[in-house]
Amino acid sequence: MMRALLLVDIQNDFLPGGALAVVDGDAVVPIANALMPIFEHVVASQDWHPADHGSFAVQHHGFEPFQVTQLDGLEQILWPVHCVQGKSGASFASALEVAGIDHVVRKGMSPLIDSYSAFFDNGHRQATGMFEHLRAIGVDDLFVMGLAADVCVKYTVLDALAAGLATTLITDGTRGVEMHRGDTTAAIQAMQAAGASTVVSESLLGR
Ligand code: VGL
Ligand code: ZN
Repeated sequence: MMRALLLVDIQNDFLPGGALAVVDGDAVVPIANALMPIFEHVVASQDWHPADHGSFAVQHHGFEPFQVTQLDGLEQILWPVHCVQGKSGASFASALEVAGIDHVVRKGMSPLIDSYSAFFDNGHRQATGMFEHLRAIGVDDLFVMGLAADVCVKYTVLDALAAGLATTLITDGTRGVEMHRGDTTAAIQAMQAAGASTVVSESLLGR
């Protein structure tokens, strides 16, 4: 089988101090750096919103971050402004060894729809090109890690499984937003129930 490592949204705004900080989110960076050299292929996604993206609470009069509304017919959690195209919050974590990444897809560019998965927007209306890339390089065995476990990592893993890829979540390589306590555990259970395997990075590194 041909393996690839997929790094989901390891960006400044999801690290401690960022606009949509994930507790302990920076802990995934050294794990990504250690794993990259042992994979044949390393790909990454980057949340990449226009400044007026419809997932931002400030775009909705009377709403606060983490409230829920509708966006173009889909239920939408409203977020703080984050990962704005070209801003430092949207950059990959500064400690991430980006030279090890072979291919990046950006997502969340259309103002009227959010895109949690690295493969499709939330309505499965448009693909990001990541499947086409993985198919072109012959990947059938995908290892996923990054941020956030209960949002973008979860939907990335579910889409990969639905497309027939053998998919493994690297459990110590992810952390959750935890809007509600237990969201991360529930997300990992949902990924496993859909067919995901789980592994800890140490076992991949042979330690
Ligand atoms: C993400 C919320 C909004 C993520 C992206 O990368 O998990 N979460 N946009
Ligand atoms: Zn986003």
